[in-house]
Amino acid sequence: MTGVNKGIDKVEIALRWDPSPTGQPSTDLDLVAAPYPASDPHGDPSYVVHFDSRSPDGTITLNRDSRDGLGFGFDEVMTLELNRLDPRYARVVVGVVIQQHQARRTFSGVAHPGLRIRQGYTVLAEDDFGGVPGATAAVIAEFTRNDSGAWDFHPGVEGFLDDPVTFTRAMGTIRRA
Ligand SMILES: [Ca+2]
Repeated sequence: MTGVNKGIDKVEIALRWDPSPTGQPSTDLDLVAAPYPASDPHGDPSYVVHFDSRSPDGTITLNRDSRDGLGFGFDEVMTLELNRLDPRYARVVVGVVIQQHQARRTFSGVAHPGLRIRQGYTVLAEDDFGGVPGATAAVIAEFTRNDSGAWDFHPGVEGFLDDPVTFTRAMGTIRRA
């Protein structure tokens, strides 16, 4: 995935994976998103949105979540209404975390993971996490507000190898190649 998409206003981020084989600990992936302030876009996130933490203004919504990957189609879906996001935010980073509470697991141990990012029906990015087999979490999208106030989308999957508990705090500092 390369290239920057400009003029993004509302995007859907969808994640799918298959359940663990019978008898093995369940596989739980989580979508997380965090806005960063214009005053310090690479510092600490202003807040973090995930399955049990909503965005205070409703601009980032987790529409669907799953703890096991059961069911058809996409298991977790998040909507970002960047056009409604307060001007004090200039950057949004989105990541995926593999929960480690039942077993240590990296993307190589997740069955058929898949990612799709769309604006309307236009697919902006797709990925199968094949480039980050040893990662426990990954940054999957970055959105930045440009000088004219419009949002740009920077695609690319960047793996995170440490304890995913620290991922949401650190994901804003993961630099792209
Ligand atoms: Ca989940």
